[in-house]
Amino acid sequence: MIKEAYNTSIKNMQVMDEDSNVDISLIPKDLDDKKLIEMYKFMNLGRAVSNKLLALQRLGKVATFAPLNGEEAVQVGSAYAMDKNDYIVPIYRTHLSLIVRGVPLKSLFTAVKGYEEAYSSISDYHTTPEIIVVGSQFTHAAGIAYGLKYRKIGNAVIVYGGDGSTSEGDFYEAINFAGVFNLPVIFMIENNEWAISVPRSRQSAAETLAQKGVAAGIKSIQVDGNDVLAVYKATKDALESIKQNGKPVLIEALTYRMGMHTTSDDPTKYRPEEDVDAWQKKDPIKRLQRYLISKKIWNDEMEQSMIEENKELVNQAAKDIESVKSEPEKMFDNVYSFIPETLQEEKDEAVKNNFWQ
Ligand SMILES: Cc1ncc(C[n+]2csc(CCOP(=O)(O)OP(=O)(O)O)c2C)c(N)n1
Ligand SMILES: [Mg+2]
Repeated sequence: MIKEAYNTSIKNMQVMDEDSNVDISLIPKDLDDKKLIEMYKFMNLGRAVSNKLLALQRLGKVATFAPLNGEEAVQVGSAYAMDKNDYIVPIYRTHLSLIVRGVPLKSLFTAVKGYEEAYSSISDYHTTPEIIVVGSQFTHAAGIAYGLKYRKIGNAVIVYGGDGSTSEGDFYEAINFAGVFNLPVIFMIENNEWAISVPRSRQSAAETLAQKGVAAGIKSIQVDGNDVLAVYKATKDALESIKQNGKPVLIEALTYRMGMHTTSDDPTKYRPEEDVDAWQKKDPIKRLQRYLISKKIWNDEMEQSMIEENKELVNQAAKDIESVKSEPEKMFDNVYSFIPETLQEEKDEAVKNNFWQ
């Protein structure tokens, strides 16, 4: 006898289509006009920050940097849906999730300048530093979620990772652990089609990345990642589901990396310009802008003053970091909540011998 052992399907959610038509039945009830405008402003600030840091890098004023252009909806929609006491575990590209959480632009810019001490107060914002070791963030997030559960703190964690990161062992270990121990964590997979020069098709032969969660017993969904309303709703739904049953959720957000992987990369060497042009038409910021205008809650005047405001903010952050001096000894201070004896010895020796000169 052969019978079905398991059967599932992955749903794909879109609330606002590419022409900004909205499925009213899916709009979260709490998303009022004020919140919609705030999300729109965050998305624009994120792009302004990304463009500014790219310009600063080209001037040699900051170090290598990963632009977020095109991925504003994933980062704003999800971070905006989280409670201030929930934890955000970012990667090197999710600058905007940190901005939404309130991390000062000066800290972010200092980090991109290459000074680790930028992150010394990051835990005040219930976030971790932007991690570069691909995949490691998932296990950190599962650990934080375990801690929250162990201490009976009713908050959740959201961790970001790209399509490429879902091929790492750490990813499978983290989703497995979170599934087995029913941990309050949202795995937000920012599928932007590329992992440096490796296309999504080379990461997995599976039709969706969301289905990887199913194998770990995790509720999984795919959303249009350029639709900020869909990302917001999926994240709110995930939080509600975690509140109900304490189990993790995986969200695969379909988006596109409009720029280079980092400032050290030249994507024209490996991807066709037509693809970029096609995604340009799905721009997440334009999509929300059209919707706000159609609702008559946004106009040219507001757009102009927002652009000016953002210009001032990013220029100020660029100015702020000019005087920031590196204090390398601080790298020892933020590894643990207190410095263990052996690390203190290493620090003393490094300071005494001026290792970084
Ligand atoms: C463990 C590890 N392996 C390789 C790298 C080099 N690396 C940095 S980013 C990256 C691609 C990651 O792609 P993806 O997860 O899709 O995220 P994206 O950069 O597209 O946001 C690689 C291979 C790294 N930082 N860490
Ligand atoms: Mg990617």
